[in-house]
Amino acid sequence: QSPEQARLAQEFVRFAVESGVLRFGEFKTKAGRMSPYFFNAGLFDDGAKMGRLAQFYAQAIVASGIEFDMVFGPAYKGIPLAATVAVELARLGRNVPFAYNRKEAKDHGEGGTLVGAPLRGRVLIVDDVMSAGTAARESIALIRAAGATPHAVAIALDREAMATENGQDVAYSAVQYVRGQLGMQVCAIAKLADLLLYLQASGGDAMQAHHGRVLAYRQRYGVDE
Ligand code: OMP
Repeated sequence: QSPEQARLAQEFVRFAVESGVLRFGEFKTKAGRMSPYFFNAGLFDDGAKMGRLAQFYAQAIVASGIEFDMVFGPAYKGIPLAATVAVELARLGRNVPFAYNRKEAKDHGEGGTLVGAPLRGRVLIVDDVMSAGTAARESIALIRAAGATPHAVAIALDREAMATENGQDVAYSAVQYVRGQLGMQVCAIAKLADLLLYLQASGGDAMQAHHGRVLAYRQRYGVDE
């Protein structure tokens, strides 16, 4: 992580906490675990927040040095992400095509399940959180079927937690699987480690209590970087 990436990550965590997108409490994850924090990207729900979110993605993508030819946003949450991140990338001098999918094929009009630019070249998937990697796997299959290359994934938060297989915890995270087994590059605006740093640096008893609980969660479900 470069100093620029570390700074972006801290700013992003602050933004997510202040926007109420990153919350503390008791939450059940998709894998059925109880988590002391939850990141709900659907709560970036006004123009200003969405704009800032897209800026964070675009800056993190550029800072990662990942090369790509186009952006793909998986339905549903990836759709506004792909559109707004493409706008911000263009502002940073990287104008690339973007596309997204429908969950149900349309049998009239333009037809098909893909909307936007044709899938071609090295595709960067933009998604919110990768937990078990189910959504990523679906996008990868779709991109391959269209004859393009699933090249990289950009997410907002890497929870750095063990993935599950048939309900069992495994020693690696979905992000590590996508990197190691699928050979794709992954860029996250922030990771669990950045959240822990943020909580540690924030004064106040509440933040320290959150820090303790998130740390305990990492000890139970976390993976080594
Ligand atoms: P996968 O598609 O299995 O990788 O899981 C992604 C999903 O994790 C998201 O679509 C959410 O339903 C969920 N999720 C979050 O969005 N934020 C979190 O902090 C934790 C989860 C989760 O359930 O693990």
